[in-house]
Amino acid sequence: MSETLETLLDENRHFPPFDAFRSHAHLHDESIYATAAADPVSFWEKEALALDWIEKWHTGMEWDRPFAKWFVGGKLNACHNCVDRHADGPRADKIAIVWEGEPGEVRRITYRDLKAEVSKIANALKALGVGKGDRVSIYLPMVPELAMTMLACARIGAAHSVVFGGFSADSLAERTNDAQAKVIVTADGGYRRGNVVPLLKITEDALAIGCPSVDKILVLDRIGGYQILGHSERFVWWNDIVPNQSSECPCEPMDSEDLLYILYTSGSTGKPKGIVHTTGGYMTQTAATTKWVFDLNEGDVYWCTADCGWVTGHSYLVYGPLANGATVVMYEGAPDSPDKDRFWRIIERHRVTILYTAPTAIRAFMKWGTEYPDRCDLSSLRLLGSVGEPINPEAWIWYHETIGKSRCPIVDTWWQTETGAIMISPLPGITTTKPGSATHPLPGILAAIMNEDGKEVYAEFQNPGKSGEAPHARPPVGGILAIKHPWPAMTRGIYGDPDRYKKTYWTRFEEYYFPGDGAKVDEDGCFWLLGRVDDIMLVAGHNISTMEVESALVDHHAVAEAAVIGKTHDLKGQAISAFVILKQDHAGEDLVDELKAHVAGKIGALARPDDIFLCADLPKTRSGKIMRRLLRDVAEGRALGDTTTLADAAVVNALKVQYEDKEG
Ligand code: 6R9
Repeated sequence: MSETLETLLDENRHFPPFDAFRSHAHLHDESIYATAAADPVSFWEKEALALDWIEKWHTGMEWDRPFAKWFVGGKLNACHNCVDRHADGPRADKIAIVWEGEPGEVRRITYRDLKAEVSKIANALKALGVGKGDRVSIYLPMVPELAMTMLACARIGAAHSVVFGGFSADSLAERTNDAQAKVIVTADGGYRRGNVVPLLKITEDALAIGCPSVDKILVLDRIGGYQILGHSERFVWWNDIVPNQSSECPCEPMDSEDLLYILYTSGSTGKPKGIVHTTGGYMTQTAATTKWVFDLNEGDVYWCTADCGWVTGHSYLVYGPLANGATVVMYEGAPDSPDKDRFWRIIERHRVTILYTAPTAIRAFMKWGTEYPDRCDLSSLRLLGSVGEPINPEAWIWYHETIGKSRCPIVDTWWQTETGAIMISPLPGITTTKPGSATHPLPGILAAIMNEDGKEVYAEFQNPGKSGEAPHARPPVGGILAIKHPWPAMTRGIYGDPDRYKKTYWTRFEEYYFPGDGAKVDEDGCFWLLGRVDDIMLVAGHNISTMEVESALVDHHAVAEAAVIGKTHDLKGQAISAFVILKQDHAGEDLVDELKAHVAGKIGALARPDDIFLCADLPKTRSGKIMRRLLRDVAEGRALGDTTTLADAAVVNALKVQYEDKEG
């Protein structure tokens, strides 16, 4: 077995920072990287001063591997930092949230109104028996009340656990029970692609499965379902309790290490992990990175398209931008409702300046064609972001040219639910970007590439003060990504399961955090994220990343999207098998041989797929990540593994039938 990951695909295009950013960006001096690396704790302590603290911390960081504490002894409140300090200051009349419902309504909420609304919800939660240290499950559509309820929990010191509105009754019950939530906040329904998602009905099903910790269910009226239901006293209608509350509610002083929220993320097997985030470190890093990476300024209209059910919606729709006093756009529905231009209409209507979205969305837009963005005025945009998966170079270029009109920097941000905040990303005033590379660990983040024996083979900065280290390989090098130094927003563990936390993230390497992603570093020291290590293929003794073969396929003009897996093969160990979606105007064309040749031409004969299966859809998680594990099941004729995290289980079932038909 080869030691490190092959680095096959060469991408030589590069984009130096635009002058407008080089001179005006919050961060424009490269020396910040070295300063931060020399003393990461002091560096982050300075950043923490950007928040309002009730009491200052006495110790920057305590590290009892794998458990970190940041800003120890400090006291603050996350809601105060996101709401009150703006509402009670010069931003009182600034719009905090511009919201569009899928059916078309628009609401504009100022910081002053946000404070009043959040306080009322906080008082209502208190009236329902929620206090400091309790947990609340939030199962709401993407309406402003979702963000407000998160903030209301933070205000009174209760931890929220947001459950994505697309999850089933089983998932809601499992997460509610694991967190021992006292209250569930839900709605009668939510809109998605013109349909109603019956959230209340699903909540009732969850309760029927059994949620013994739940005392009350607070139900928001979103679809006018108020009258149809006669419920027991456990159910409290939003309109019966929230509007009558006082709009004054003090912010609870919280310890820096008090629980802010739990967010469940699916492991590849077994029950979901309740990722724990605490207050001081999380707020510091989300606030700082929002400002740096998106170069957020007072006049920006910032739109992160993620759902609050996903960590991106926590860190970069709610906590990070609101801590900075930003105007954020929030949208309830699907990107193709009522038409495939919905995103571009929203940008045009609200003069959005910063757009943060996911590669899966970008590839869907590419598939639909340029006519949709071309009909809208996108001239307000000044910066574009990407998160969730590696962005294929062709998708990057399309995003850059078609959406950014070649004048907006792209920040490809690598991070995880567990990291809490962005870890690897360009800085728009400093970094020369390359399509497909997340470029460099942010200041204060020390990342490394490890080989399969768990030895460090590359790091931008050597361990300060450690002598006798083996010299690093010269890039390009490939291997497994690791994080060397604790960072403020890192998870404090898996709720109720410290052993699983240690086992999952802290046993693969001796001293470093193991995120589970493959990565390579090129000659210029740029990091390329190559997908989950479980997805990496071993073909005739070569480690080949699925991402590189997928990018070579997407590079072909007819291909909209591709997913690549290693399929068990008698001789080679694994053979490359690709599932490909063609662009709309190429649907039905027989391009299999041409695509195989294209990959061989781009990467080398080594990476030529053995088979290519043309399909209409790919199995994805609810946050848009391709589930290659299920494609392996399909290709190898096995029963499908766990499908509960899929956005649409019908997709993979249909794929299995088609695949088996084709194979005979
Ligand atoms: C924020 C988020 C984390 C996993 C992560 C990696 C993949 C996210 C990426 C990326 C390449 C990027 N990932 N951003 N891979 N480039 N810019 O997505 O959190 O849902 O926990 O997923 O997503 O594989 O390990 P989460």
